[in-house]
Amino acid sequence: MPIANADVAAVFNEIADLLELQGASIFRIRAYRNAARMLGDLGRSIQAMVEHGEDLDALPGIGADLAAKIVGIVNTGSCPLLNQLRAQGPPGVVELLRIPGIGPRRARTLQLALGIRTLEDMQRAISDGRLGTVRGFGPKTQQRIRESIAAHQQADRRFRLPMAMQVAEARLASLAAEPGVLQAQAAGSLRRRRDTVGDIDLVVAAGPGSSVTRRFAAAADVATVLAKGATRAGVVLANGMQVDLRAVPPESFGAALLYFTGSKSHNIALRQRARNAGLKLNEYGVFREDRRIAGDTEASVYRALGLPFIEPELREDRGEIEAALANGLPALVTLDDLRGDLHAHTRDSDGLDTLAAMARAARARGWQYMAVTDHSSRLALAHGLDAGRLAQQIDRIDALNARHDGFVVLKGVEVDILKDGSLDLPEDVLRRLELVVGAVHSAFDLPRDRQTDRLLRAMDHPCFSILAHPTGRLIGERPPCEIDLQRVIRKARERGCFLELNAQPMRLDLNDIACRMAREEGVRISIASDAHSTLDFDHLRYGIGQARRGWLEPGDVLNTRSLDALRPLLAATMDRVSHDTPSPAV
Ligand code: DGT
Ligand code: CA
Ligand code: CA
Repeated sequence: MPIANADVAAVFNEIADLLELQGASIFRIRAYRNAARMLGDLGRSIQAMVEHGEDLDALPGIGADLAAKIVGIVNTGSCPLLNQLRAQGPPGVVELLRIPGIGPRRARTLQLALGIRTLEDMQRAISDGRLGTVRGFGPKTQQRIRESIAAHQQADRRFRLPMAMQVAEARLASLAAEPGVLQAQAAGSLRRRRDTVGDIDLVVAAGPGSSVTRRFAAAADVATVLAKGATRAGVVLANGMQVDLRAVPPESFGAALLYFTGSKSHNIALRQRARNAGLKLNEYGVFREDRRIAGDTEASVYRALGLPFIEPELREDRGEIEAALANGLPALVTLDDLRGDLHAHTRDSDGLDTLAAMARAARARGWQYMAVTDHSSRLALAHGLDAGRLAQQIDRIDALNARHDGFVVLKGVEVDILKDGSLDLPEDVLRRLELVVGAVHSAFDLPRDRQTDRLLRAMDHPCFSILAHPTGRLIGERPPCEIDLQRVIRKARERGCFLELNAQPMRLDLNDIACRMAREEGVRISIASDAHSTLDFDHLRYGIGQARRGWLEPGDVLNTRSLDALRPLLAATMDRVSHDTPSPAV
């Protein structure tokens, strides 16, 4: 039985939920949640690691106990601790905890007051008005709950990028090893790097008589075969993902890859352009009369239509064809353009690795710098830093920087933006830092005006550098906050501060469209890993995908700057006259 990383992560998350309901220690709860998050984002198959007898203790946050549990889950498909907790716990209530704003105490209240145990119970209680009779569940909260239940149901049908990429890469490796297969590539929304993927589309170039599609449909972990023929197969895997495969002759590979990469609206625009030129475009090539004039590569197809190659991330019919014709396509940012990372956590708050280990891993990526931005004390669950612990961390960073040369740890913090827009640390403390990353971690459901004003006020703080994960969305779990993004972007421009594209695959916040708005206003974006372990720097590839979808070029990105170019930009954000002191007369 194949066990995906997500399956093991789901077990750990449920254990954490049940422990939380029982009021267990937050350290124990956190250990399971951190392990689940690490597994969800791990770029390798945990099952393969177990099967090869690899040392799981080496993974961040995994000690002997969790390692043994992972081995057990992979080998038996179940976990005794989970079964035990399920037997002890109130059935069903765990589902309710997935709704933002519903913690164990409120879940218990709802169960006692209204007998609500499942999301369906909750939906019913909202629609027949019973939920409104419980204190603390006013119309706005109810609306919020309705939306997040809808987001959950949506999430069941779409997958986040790490899982989709892992499945696609495994499939492509085995397809490439099939006899007769000359090329194999992922297409669809995955190749366009959309933030979620409905199904995986794969395209192969195969010689005549190849049985690649039939063999693909017969693989061991296929749960359901939806379609099977000589040129195509569609399957649902045991892990719930649908994968479509098309096989075409090599002379059509580029045309098929282009067609199945989409998007549909990009394809339609291309076909229209072909027709206007008296040509025909389909998944087998570009044809004049019945003669094929292009199709073996994507570039040949674009060339036949009088266009330069258009990067997959741009193919959304959002002006890319017009830009291509005007010779105005952006030269998109790549992972290699990054010179450092401006948002990372250590063990001092809720990270899993030490400051030294994080710095070593960042340096090993060839970067010049990494900012340490642990949480401020408001975030108690994350063991946030107060002024005293922050001062100690600053001393340790100074000591570390005195040892290394060629790599610099920048002193920062991820400070909570409180409900009224003030920051969770005093100004004199923030002034000791090189950058202040501000973030919302509470009161996500303020009305649009108040939420926007909250952010604008925070950005007006004289020490504000970067607004982290500006909308607060968690893909499939929490919708974005209601904010006027245009006003936030304009404020950033006016104040000379920056916005973040948080690269955690469950966040990808700012998203593509917002990045493009920021670019158009000339506001620079920090593409940030928000790493909670050394492995999390890998998140950046998802962030880069989203940035490219947002048309960002290296110059639009803050952390493509060399340290020498970056420092004055950050210093300028920290160098403002405080509102608390009167401005000097001019
Ligand atoms: P997804 O799977 O919902 O995340 O999104 P896609 O873009 O991967 O969509 P999918 O899997 O339905 O189809 C893959 C590509 O195939 C799509 O991006 C464009 C192409 N395609 C599918 N159906 C049509 C169609 O009816 N017309 C055209 N022109 N292209 C299509
Ligand atoms: Ca697809
Ligand atoms: Ca598909």
